[in-house]
Amino acid sequence: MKVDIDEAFAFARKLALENGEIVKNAFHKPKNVDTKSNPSDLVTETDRLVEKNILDAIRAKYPTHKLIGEESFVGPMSITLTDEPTWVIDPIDGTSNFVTGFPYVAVVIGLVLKQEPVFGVVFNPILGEMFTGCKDKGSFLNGEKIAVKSTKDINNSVILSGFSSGRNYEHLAKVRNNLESVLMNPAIGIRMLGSTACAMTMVAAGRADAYFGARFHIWDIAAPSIIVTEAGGVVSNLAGNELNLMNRQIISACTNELINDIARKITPIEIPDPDGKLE
Ligand code: 2AM
Ligand code: CA
Ligand code: CA
Ligand code: CA
Repeated sequence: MKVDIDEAFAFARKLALENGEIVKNAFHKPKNVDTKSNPSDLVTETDRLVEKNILDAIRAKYPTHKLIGEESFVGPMSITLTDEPTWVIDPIDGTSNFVTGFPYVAVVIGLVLKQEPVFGVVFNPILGEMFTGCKDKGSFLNGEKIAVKSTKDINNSVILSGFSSGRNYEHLAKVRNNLESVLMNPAIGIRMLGSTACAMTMVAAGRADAYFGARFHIWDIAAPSIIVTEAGGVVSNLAGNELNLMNRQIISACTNELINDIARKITPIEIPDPDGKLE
């Protein structure tokens, strides 16, 4: 199936801008908050509205394409990624930020072809920052080209991390151990923004050196990973090997050396059911 990438990319940017406006308007108002898998796994009417808007628009324009959106998956539903053109959407990445008013939230739209992201759009409407990246065409912030830093070792780095809201204590113990082994290095800054997509775009734009974490889903990492790689950065799994979008884990960094340095210090987190149970 042939896809006009430039046209689809422009369409994605338009959808992100329009729906970012909805997120921005709602950000400053009282919210209707529901919980999903656990008390800190939040969803609002804005998450649902924005996802519906975006999926409806894509369905109308590209009726044969596959769609994967966070809020369309509830309970123990499997997520399947095929080789078909697949749009991967997170209507609000950083829902807990959205609810509390911390300004790191993003509308995230990516297109995946043959299991590889071809473009990604991450729009933070609160900060007015639109990050975009398209295969072989570079990455941009509000239309200006961006590039990663050249940091090679952890000791000169600002590292971002994050973890899902799932209260799985076995998982959290591993997260703690990994954070500890990164923290044990001098001259390091660690930050957690509460949005995987926002954090990865910080690496793409040269504002931070690396991001790592586990238990995410394809909608958290597909679009941001092409923005990082097109800005000259690298993405991998937690072992420092090739990223699989379905494996729920990522390191993204400005250089290969830094990926390897981080991978050496942390222990990969096995996720027993990578695409099945949503927790
Ligand atoms: P969300 O805001 O779209 O849910 C926080 O470190 C990051 O983890 C965010 O990108 C957040 O995405 C994601 N996240 C939060 N809760 C999650 C959960 N239960 N499962 C997977 N990812 C989650
Ligand atoms: Ca969520
Ligand atoms: Ca998300
Ligand atoms: Ca979300």
